[in-house]
Amino acid sequence: MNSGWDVLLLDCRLATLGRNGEPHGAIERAALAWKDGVITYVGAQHDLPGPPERLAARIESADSAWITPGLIDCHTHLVFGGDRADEFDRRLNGASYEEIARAGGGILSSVRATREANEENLFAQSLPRARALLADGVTTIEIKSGYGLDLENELKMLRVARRISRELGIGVRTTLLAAHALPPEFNGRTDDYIDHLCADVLPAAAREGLADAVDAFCERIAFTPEQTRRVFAKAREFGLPVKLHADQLSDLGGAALAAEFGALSADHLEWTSDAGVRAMATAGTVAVLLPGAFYALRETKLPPIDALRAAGVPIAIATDLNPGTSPLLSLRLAMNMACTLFHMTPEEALRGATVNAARALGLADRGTLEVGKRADFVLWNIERPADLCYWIGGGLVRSVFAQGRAQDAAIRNRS
Ligand code: DI6
Ligand code: FE
Repeated sequence: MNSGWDVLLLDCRLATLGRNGEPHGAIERAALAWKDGVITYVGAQHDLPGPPERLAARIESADSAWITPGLIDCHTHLVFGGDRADEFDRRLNGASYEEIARAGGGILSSVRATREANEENLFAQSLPRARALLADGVTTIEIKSGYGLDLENELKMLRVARRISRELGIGVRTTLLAAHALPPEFNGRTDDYIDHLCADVLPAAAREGLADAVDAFCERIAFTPEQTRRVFAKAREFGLPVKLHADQLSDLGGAALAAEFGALSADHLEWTSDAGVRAMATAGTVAVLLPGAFYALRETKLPPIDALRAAGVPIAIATDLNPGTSPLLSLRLAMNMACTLFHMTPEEALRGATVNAARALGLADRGTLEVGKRADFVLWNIERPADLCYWIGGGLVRSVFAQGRAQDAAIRNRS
C-alpha cells in the first residue's frame, strides 16, 4: 500500500524559489514527489510522512542533482517564417534596426515569409526553436503572433503556437500581437489598421480561444500610445489581459500606459522613466527585461534596474526569441546576460526566469517547487544554482519534467 504519489524522488537538492529564508529557497537532502502532474511533497527527506515505499508507486534517486522549477520563457516570438541573417549582415555593416525597419525590412520581411508559409510549414520551421528552449530547461513558453498582421495569418500563427504545446507536452501561453507593425496593405492608414484589428482580428482570436493575452508594440516605428490604448480597451472588453512592448527605443510613456491598464507585464523598458517605474509598482505590473535584444542591438541604455528594485517591481527575464533583434535559443544564456549586462544577481536572474516569469504570464500554478504546483522541474548537472548563470552555453540539463513526465524523448527527437 502507498499513500498514492506517482513518483517520489529522493536525494535531491532543491532550489524551490519559494521564500523559506534560504538563498534560492534551497532545501538540501530533500525529496520531491508528485501525482497526476502536480507536486505532492517538497521538503527535507527526513520529514517524509512515512517510509518511502509506503508513499509512492515508484521511488527514484536524483543522485544529489540540483533541481529547479522548469524555466519559463515569458516573452518570445518563436513562430515565424524564414530568418533575417541578411539583416544581421546589414547591421554589422552599420545600418540601424530603425533604418532597416523604415526601409520595409525588419519585421515586415518576417511578415512576408510568415504569410508565405502554410500552417504545416510554419509549424515545421518553428518547432525546432521550441525544442531548443526545452532542451535548455524551459517548460513553459509564451509565444506571440505579430508576423501575420491580418486575420488569417495571425490566427495561423496562434494555432501553430497551440500545436507546439500539444506536440511537446509543455505549457504555451499565446499572445495576440497584431499591433506589432503596420502591414503594407494599410500603408499610410495606421488608424484604419487599428480599426480592423479591434473590429475583426482581436474578436476572432478571442472567440476561438486562441489568445491568452494581447500585446502591442508602442514605439515611434510602430504604434502610438493612443492607438495602443484602443487595442487595450478592446482586449478589456473581451476579458483578455494585456502586456506591452514598452520604451524599448524611446520613452513614449509605455510603462505607465501598461500600468494604467493593469498589464501583466511591461517589456524591454530601456527608456522607462521614474514615473513609469512608480506606476508599474502601484499596478503590480511585472518588468520583463530582454537582454538578448539589448545585446544584439548593441544597446547601451540600460533599463532602470535599480529603480525597479527599489520600487519592488518584480523583474522577469526572457529571451525575446525573434528573427530580428534576438535570435536567442537559450533562456539560460539570457540569464547570463542579465547578470553580465544588467548587473542582476544569479538569484535574481533565476527568479526572473521562474517565479517572476510565471507572474508575468498571470500563472499561479507554476514557477516554484511547492505542493500544489505543476510538476514542471529540471535536474541539472551543476554544483550550485548560480552555475546556471555562470556557464555561458553548454548543455547543463540532466532531465526535464513537464507535468511529471520526463521530456527527454521530446528533446532528443530534433526535427
Ligand atoms: N520588439 C522586439 O524586440 C521584437 N518585436 C518588438 O516589438 C523584434 C521583432 C523583429 O524585429 O522581428
Ligand atoms: Fe519582443
